[in-house]
Amino acid sequence: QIDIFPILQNLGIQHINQSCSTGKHWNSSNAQEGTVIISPVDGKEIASVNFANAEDFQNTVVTAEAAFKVWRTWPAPKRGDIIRQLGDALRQNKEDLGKLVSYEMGKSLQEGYGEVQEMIDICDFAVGLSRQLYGLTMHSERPAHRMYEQWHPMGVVGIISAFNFPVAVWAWNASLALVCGNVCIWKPSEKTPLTAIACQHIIQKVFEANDVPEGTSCLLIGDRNIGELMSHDKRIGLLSATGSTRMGKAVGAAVGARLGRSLLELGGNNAIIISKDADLEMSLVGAVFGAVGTAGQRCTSTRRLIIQESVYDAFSDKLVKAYGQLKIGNPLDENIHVGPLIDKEAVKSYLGSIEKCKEEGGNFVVEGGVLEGEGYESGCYVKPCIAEAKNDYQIVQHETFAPILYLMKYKTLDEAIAMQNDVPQGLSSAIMTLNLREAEQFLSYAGSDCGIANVNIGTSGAEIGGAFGGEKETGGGRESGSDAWKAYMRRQTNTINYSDKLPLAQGIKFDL
Ligand code: UN1
Repeated sequence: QIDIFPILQNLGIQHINQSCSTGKHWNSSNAQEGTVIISPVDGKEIASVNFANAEDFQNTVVTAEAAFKVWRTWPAPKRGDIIRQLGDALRQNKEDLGKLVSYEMGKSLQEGYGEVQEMIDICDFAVGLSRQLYGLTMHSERPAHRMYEQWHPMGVVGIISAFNFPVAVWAWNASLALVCGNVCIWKPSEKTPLTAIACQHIIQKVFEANDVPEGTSCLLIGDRNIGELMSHDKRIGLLSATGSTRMGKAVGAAVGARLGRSLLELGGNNAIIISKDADLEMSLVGAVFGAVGTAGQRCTSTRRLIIQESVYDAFSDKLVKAYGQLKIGNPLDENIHVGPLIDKEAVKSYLGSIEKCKEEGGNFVVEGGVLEGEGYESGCYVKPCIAEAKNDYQIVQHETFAPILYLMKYKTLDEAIAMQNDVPQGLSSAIMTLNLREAEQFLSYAGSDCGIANVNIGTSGAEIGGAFGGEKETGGGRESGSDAWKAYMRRQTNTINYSDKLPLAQGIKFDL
């Protein structure tokens, strides 16, 4: 059991009904609309929030634009120092914020802490980056000319995040966007606004202590109406959106229609190939954690296992046994493996997918179902299940955000790679093999078509140091590490002539 109220208080959440913030300033808007936040852990009401309206949105953008004019003049390493302080503040608040993530969203406490750790890690990364926003220099074809490129901030960056990583995805985007000199407007999922309000308080304290201009980090609590306003508004130069493919298509189309920039991080349909040369014990841990961790609600969750026929029976036996050991229950209890789904709507979609899979011929070797009785009062706890299925079933081609794992058999690696790639999504993928040839083929141009391809590691649990994202219906965006920062900046090519002549490029003659 958890007493959430002291935690909310520690995190500075006193004005829950307030729906938007430009920093110090909070506004509750006079909107009648709002929502009650119910914990999927115990079904109890935590709080209610209001939704920001169009006027709140307008005011927020105006304040953000004004902040940008100041924030962009701060040297990048100084901005980095502010993000260093944000990382420190997150370290101090890790326990409370991790617990609130776990209680509001339903992921295990370990994963709640892990999520806050990802935020801390990306802050550290962004601090280093603040001294490395490198551009290249080029040799000009003209005498006494110099060419180089530099990177400038975009302006106002919009961040739309999903319930499953309610705070880390904001941090991935905001920490990079801010060191790059942008200001941010964040619309968290309406299913998890409290953790977002907590983050806004944490960053605001740091900003206030450093006189960061009002409007540098803004928060709008709202539903898809706010998302639509953000998508259509040309003052939001970059819109980073994480969520369903359906949402991403709408955002991408609206932002594309105004030729704005979007960074899309959408659904996955991630598979692990289990080769006959796999270490089966290790594969088991990777597969089970990938499939049931976060109750199957990561975009990197393992949804399909493509198993070589000679180890198929042995491996599926192991899986069935392992599923028998899973402890499902209150995610705040550290002995629990699987917590609840986010809400009853998600439970419906889980049940619907199981039905569809059965209709298409799926054979369940571990049955699913909704748990009832003591400890399961919220109605959001479901049994992780496993079905033997075919890759071309409609339901297998579709991402269901729930712990449903599909098993399929293969003979040759070519066939396995073709199956792994034959889905609309392209986020994460993995092969379990001790065979170097297989591993390299999987990683080659003829291998996995995903943004993430792992060897002897499952599909989920990516580190922040790499660029995170995927291809096809996953949206093509890259966030987090490597050079993902470039998405948050505009590139400018500069040529400087320090001669006393004006030679033209390509040798063109133009004499007056
Ligand atoms: C997501 O599910 O939205 O790789 C992101 C992982 C995490 C991030 C997942 N680091 O599972």
